[in-house]
Amino acid sequence: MKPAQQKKFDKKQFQANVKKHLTATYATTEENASTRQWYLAMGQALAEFTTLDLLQTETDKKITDAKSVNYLSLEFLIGRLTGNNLISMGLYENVTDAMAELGFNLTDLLEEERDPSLGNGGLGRLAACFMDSCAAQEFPTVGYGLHYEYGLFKQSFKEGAQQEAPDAWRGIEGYPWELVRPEIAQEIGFYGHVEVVMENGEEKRRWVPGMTVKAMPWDLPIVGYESNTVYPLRLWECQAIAPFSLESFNNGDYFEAQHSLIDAGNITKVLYPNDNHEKGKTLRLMQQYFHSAASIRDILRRHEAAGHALVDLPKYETVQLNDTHPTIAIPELMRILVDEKGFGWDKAWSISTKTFAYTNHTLLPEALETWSESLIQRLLPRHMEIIYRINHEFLMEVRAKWPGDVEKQRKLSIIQEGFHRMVRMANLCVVGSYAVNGVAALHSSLVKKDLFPEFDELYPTRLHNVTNGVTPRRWLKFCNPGLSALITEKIGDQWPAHLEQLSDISGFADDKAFQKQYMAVKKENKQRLATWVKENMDIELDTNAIFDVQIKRLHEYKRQHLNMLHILSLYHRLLNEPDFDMAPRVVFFAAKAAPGYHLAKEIIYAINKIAEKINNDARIGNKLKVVFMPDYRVSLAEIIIPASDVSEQISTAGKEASGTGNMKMALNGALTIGTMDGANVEIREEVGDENIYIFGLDVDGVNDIRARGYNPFDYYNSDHLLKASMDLLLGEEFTPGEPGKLRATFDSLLDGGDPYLCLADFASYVKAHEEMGEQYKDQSGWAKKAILNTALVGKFSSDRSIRDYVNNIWKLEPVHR
Ligand code: 26W
Repeated sequence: MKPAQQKKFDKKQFQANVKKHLTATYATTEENASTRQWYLAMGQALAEFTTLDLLQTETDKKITDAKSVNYLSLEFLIGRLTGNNLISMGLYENVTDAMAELGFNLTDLLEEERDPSLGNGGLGRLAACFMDSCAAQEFPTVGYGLHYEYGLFKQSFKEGAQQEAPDAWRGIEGYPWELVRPEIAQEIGFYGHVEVVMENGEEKRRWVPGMTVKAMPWDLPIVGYESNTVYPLRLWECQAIAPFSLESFNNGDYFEAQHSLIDAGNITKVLYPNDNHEKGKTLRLMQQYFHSAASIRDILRRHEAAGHALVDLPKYETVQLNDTHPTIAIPELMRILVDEKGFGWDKAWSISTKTFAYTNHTLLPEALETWSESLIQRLLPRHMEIIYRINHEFLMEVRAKWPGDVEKQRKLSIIQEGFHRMVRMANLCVVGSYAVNGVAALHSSLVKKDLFPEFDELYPTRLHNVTNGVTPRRWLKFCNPGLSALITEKIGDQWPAHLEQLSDISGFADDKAFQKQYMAVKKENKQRLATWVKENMDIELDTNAIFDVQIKRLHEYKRQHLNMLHILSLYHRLLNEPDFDMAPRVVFFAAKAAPGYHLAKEIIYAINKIAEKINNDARIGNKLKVVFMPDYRVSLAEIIIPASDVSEQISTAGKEASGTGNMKMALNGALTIGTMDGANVEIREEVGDENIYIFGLDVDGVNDIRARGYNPFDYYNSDHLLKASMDLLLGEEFTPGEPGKLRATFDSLLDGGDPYLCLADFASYVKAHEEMGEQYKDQSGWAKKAILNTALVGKFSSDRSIRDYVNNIWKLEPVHR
């Protein structure tokens, strides 16, 4: 076990440094500086520690001579860095003390940091947890992403409806943790044409771009927990080089040249806010290529600077593709190897396919990326040729395996035939990678069985499972200091780096004194959340009530509207069943809807309207409250998760690849109400059936019911409680004077066919809630279950996920500094 390391910390010098930045960097004085300026100056003073470690790690021969993983992702939802970095550096207490002497409460200062929301949801947050775990375990890593000027939109509600505003996360002063690295900027081309040149009697193809932009890297330090290791998260910003390409202008390619004027500055302006829904926009493909090309070039630059030969690329570098968003990196590497570095096709292909690995995060058909052949042809003409060649060679393999089977060729082809020919990015990834993985056991089995069965036959060792995980540093130690202290008191302080040690806590699950302490911490966390809600939303909450939480992107498949139906059923019963006895509840939601996802926005509106009425209805006393917290983001999750009693994980079976919020809440002692979907299946395996509430159809049940012909009206007409609950949406109960305003959800559930089977699962969901509610009345029994959840989910540390990648896919060694 490595010794706990701590930075050398000279308090006086640190305080002087903070003051120096106040004047030298932020042009203010101690007397005039705002709290925000103090936070910024403190951030700068802290970043000085990590910058040095970052630069030293980068040039450390032990690292450049070892194999590294390059994590390519269009999204990194890192959340605030200051608090977390302080924990990793082991300086939290020192800095608390140093800032207190200057007259500041550290917690208040940390609140001044805006979240860098450079991701949409699960996939982006996973990338951030993975960076943390790679650094903590010292597996050489570079994260590659985009430096969006605007992150995910800020959400507010206007009379219940979602409003979006731009998120200028860096503020006017810039972000104290980022470091611009102009010396390693890259140039990236677009458009143009392919030329044929003769070289040593051989025909060579060369891409001549019609427009070129600059990729400027910004590094964020990823600080290894209690180590001196700091890896870069390198985010590329697009800058225009010239207003347009002189070459294409002089060639008379006037319109091509104009593209640059419109697009160059725009490429990294804003994160696309779609989650699990692909729209095929040109600018999005430009982002993807810009990201892939800059990252691949930087990887090759590092590889060559270390003195390694290109043929040895797979020995020193592996490239993990976070979903298909960076797929274009595959033809880009091939283009460089073949066109620029002079490799023959076969050799280049052998290098490339030993370098790339691909993670699939979703099975939803509308989220599987396809790009129009004509768009790629126009934007990246040489890459389209390379894709044809890859497909040609691949289809020969298919024909060899299944001679005469034209249907197989059609199904597996990288090019989808039809009026508009499309490039299937997932197929390109599977063909071009040495490993493909799903993100939870169930999901990976569906990837094998339903998504890529033929690929599994063709390449029987290629498909893997790596179950997701979350970093215990941010999601327990940092966000839940009360519980962390309690755990440390019982089992020592090594658990944040060895989460499996939490199982030792199960020995205390029956210990009445420990149960009391554990529940007291939960109560404090609930009070902290209740205070936030009072201050920001002016809703009064009872911390004795069950805090029932659903926090995630708004999507039909995640079924926030099933939760809403349950709320309506409780409201109906409170009003109509005189002796309906339920444990008081507060149902929390937090979720952003993609701005163009109409029904998702209707669901938010409906929940807000229902909340307004219920929260002010004196007839039900304080038995039920509904709180939709605006602007869900990492820093809000850090307040909600430690306060959760119940974790809602209620997706239609087979639709949620894994989920990671489910892991965070279980770790913080919430009991899951969930379907047999994603990682819920494995959470149940770990915590045991008696410590989780599983309901609803499983994957087989879903398939059966669809095969039989699902009709939501059958349920609506036969279940009185369901009908009464749904009918509340029809009149003006929640929208006085405006009847029918909540019809959209009602209609989608009946005339719309209820595509995600809410009605089929309703009765079983209600029953699970009743059981859970009964259990809550027995506080000691509840405490035992909550403690066992914390104790038994050590498997879901992202440290374990990363070790799985390292051992089964990447094959790297840690490098200790
Ligand atoms: C192109 C549009 C688009 C954008 C984002 C398509 C797909 C995505 C992501 C893959 C969606 C996503 O975040 N998926 C989530 O990934 C998490 C991490 O593996 C899983 O825990 C979630 O179950 C999965 O929904």
